Amino acid sequence: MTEEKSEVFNPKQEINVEDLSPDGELDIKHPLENKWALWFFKNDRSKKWEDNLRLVTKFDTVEDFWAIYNHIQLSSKLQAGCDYSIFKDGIQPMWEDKANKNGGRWLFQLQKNQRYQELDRMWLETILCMIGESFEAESDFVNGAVVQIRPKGDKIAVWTSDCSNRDVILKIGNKYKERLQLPQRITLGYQSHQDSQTRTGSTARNQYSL
Ligand code: MGP
Repeated sequence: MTEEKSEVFNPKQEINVEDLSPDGELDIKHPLENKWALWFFKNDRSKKWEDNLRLVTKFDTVEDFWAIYNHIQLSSKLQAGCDYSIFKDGIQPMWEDKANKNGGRWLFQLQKNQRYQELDRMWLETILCMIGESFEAESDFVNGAVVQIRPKGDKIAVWTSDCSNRDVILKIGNKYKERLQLPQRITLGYQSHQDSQTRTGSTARNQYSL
């Protein structure tokens, strides 16, 4: 592998024609900095919350990510009560995981009528920020992200590992807000998972707001 190929690949970068074989297949796959797992949650109230969570697949190259992304339903097409989560391999998308236990999330909620205009773009941008390591030095504190389809307004959140590190949290939040191009009327709020567990999620206190 050349030095250039081992650099973190920008998933939006155009494909280099030199990487194509004569029949147009990509000869090499571009490695991501981390391996990621895609999870799916479907709300079945007769089961415990964690029993509704399913590991779908894992990926660690740009090409495998796009193959999966293009194969699965868009978030906007999922039923109410469903979630997609993408987390670093080895971290389960739940408060109880040791990597999440002391963490929190940058969360925003879309208005009901934004499902078809904004949700898919914002969820894709969220994924690309993570797998493209756009949070730079703070990327190590990013555990994963969740999109939640809800009748009261869909939600997207980036989960981070340490809710006490103000500097890191704010750097991640500011970068995230800039990349999303969030409309002014939508607040990006940071809540500790501890707080989300003790109050109902929607009323959890924002430790920081942007
Ligand atoms: P939710 O699915 O995150 O949000 O949490 P929803 O459905 O919009 O509801 P609201 O409370 O935010 O208005 C719903 C419920 O799912 C929580 O109250 C918990 O009972 C359960 N739940 C959610 N999460 C993320 C977890 C988790 O990580 N672990 C466990 N054990 N339960 C969870």
